[in-house]
Amino acid sequence: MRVVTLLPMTAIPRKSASPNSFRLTEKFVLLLAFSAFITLCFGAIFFLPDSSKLLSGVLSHSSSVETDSRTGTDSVSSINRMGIDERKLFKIREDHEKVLREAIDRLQKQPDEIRRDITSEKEKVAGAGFRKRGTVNNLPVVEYLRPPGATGREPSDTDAAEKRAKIKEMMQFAWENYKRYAWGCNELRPVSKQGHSSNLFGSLQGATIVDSLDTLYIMEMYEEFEAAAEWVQTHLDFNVNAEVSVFEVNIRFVGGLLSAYYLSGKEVFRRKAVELGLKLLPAFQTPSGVPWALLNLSSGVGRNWPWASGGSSILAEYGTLHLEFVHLSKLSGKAVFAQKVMNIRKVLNRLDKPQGLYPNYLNPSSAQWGQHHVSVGGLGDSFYEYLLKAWLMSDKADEEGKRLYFDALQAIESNMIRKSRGGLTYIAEWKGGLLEHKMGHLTCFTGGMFALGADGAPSDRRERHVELAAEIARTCHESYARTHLKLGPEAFRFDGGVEAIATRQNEKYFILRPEVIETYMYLWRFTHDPKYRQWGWEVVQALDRHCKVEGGYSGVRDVYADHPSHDDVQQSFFLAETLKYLYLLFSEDDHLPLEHWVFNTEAHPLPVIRREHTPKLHPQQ
Ligand code: DMJ
Repeated sequence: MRVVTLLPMTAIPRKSASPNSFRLTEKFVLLLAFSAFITLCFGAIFFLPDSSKLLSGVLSHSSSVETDSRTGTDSVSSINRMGIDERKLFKIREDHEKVLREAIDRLQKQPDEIRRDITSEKEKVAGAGFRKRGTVNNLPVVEYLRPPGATGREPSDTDAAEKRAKIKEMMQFAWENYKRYAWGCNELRPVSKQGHSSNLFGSLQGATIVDSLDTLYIMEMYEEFEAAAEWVQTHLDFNVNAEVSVFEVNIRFVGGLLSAYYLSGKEVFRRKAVELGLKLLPAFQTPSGVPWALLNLSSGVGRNWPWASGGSSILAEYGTLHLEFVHLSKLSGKAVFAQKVMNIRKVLNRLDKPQGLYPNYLNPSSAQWGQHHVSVGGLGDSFYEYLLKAWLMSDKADEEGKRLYFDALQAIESNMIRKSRGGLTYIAEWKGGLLEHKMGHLTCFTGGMFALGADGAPSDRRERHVELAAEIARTCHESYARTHLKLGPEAFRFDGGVEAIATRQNEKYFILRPEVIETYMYLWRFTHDPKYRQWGWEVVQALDRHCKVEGGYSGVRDVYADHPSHDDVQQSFFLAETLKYLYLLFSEDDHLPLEHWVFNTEAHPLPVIRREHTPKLHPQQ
């Protein structure tokens, strides 16, 4: 807080000039002292805690006596009994005090905070109107131009074409079963053939439909796409009393709707995406502006996961909003979305990073790190992915995103990347300076990320990033190859004499995750080394053999077991990501070409925003 210091009178330098000029100064000082005294006296009348009584005593003695002589007086009745003059004075005093209190509060805040308060007040007003209506009617007119490569063609290689057709059949099977047994629910239970809902979406419905829209379109399943679009139009409802994960709703619902819009040009998707984006804004009402993990869509009340260190928000959650929110600003004309995610960067920029690393936990109230745990897998992963993709999606204009990405990677390389005795490169978990030699399935997406970013790396590190991408792909492939079912465990270790193997029972499951295939897809695109298609095909076969059940595809509990035990969940990301990346692995490179599209972390393609098309948004919009 800034304090204004007043010079004491004695500090006024005395002039030892002529007696005349001395007298003049003296007169001036006396005048000043006198006026200060008068001001103080008056001020005291207005601001002393008991000033109402003092005032009434001075100005209307009789009424004061009357008031005091009654029993049980409260402030309302005493105001009612005041004369007109008193009431006016009372009102003036109240207003003064209010303004003074607000001014003091304001002075105690940083300029950034003041700005945030103003924006949040504006949003409350705008949001209240929106919450009443529940729909967005005033979207600006946007000319829809289909980005290049939205649709594909038959692969020229017949083997690839056949394999791709097989993957499309898998999608048809997964989709048909969802439609038959769980239409409108979030996910399908393929063994018990019924709907499934995790706590990520509360009572929000239709995760599989929204998550699958773009896969249906990409695979040219247009009838199914139309049915899904119809459901979105008539049933997708955000006016529900649901506590949801902001991150999951953003990557699956907002991301899914945005992609569906960019691929098809259907206005309903743009409108729904913006509606949902507005619903998510109250999550940012924290002292730092770093959003809560959980938000009640109806009340706008947010909170963090109860298990998170010291009430913290999670790096991979608040750090994985950027791509979608930038597109929301573009499509709605409202700067607020982009401002929210840019503010997260500002908060992070102000913080010291241990060894240059980003801890997984950040308290949104104090804007301080929680536990110093660092991971490029669960809790951290897509934060790094979004730094890189923010730069790529901005047509390489977002230099800050690029710098943050390569700086973060430098710290990860120095502190967390290791090579096993058997020559497998892995990324360990960092806990307060100590390494846990474990790599999660989630961490396997980094092969693709290293490959995607290599071209922009500082010239002396480019080769290393290309190498790291291939080495991580190999390690993750080993984690699959060393299991009985040829599917990868949730986490694998490099200690106690094992390499790329899960040693704990609770790390042996496979829930149809996409990260390893995602990495194969990127490496295929950049190298055309046939082993990546071959490795992808191994996964297709294992999925068909061990995960396919009568009512869809299911995860398995233990990839080392002789026979699969099914977990009875067909995750929505299986349709959104796993099958989409497999399909693209066997497609031509000009289908969703990487120079025109970036995939959000749920594999929803978003077009690069060309510099010349970057909207100039007014900060108050
Ligand atoms: C997906 O929802 C996203 O890829 C997310 O970033 C992490 N995990 C799942 C799939 O494994």
